[in-house]
Amino acid sequence: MKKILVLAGMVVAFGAQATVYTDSVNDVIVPGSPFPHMDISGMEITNDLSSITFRFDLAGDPVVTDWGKYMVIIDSAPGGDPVSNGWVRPISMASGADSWLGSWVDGGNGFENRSYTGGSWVLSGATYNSTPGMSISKNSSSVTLSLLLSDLGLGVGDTFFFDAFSSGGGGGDGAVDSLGNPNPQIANWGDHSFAFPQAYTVVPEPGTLTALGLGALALLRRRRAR
Ligand SMILES: [Ca+2]
Ligand SMILES: [Ca+2]
Repeated sequence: MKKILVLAGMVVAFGAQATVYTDSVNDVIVPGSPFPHMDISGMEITNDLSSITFRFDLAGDPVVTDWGKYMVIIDSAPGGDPVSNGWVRPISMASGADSWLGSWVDGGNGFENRSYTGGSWVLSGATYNSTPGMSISKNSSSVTLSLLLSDLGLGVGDTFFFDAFSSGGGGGDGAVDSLGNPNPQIANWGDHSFAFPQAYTVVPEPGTLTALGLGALALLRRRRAR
């Protein structure tokens, strides 16, 4: 019976399929701080077979205070941009950025997917262009971006590196907070900073793993019946 309970637990655990990353709070120190709506406390990433979702968890409320910008820099392939990003903010990913998700939560919310192709950044999709699979939502403590895996050149089993940032509305504003850096990322709004890369592996859809778990359970039951 104990073994069956363990297996049942594994089925439930596989069913969740969320990878959670945490960041410290109170690590935003740019002039005017505190800015809890820009203070990232963590990120949860989930995927199914066709799409991927990034949820920024925030210390403050991005509905009440809506001028923050929320961005993800992604290294998913060899090459890429080691010095800049899709919004030309003072942020670099030394290993080479291939994609840039840039979002805003005022003016009805929106986000862009920019890709580094042939030596320059191009707009690959945007919520304002109704790109299939792209959506953004927010609540009192989070901002959530979803898009198609194929729009990031990703498939099941692929591992990519990323960091998530918050920033202000000025075009020259840097990474006020970095998911991967538990310490203050920049001291002044326009300071340049580097990504602290985190890893995510695109998993098979939960249903597949649940089916595998149920198969193992059936096997165990058959063995015990002998
Ligand atoms: Ca933080
Ligand atoms: Ca941080």
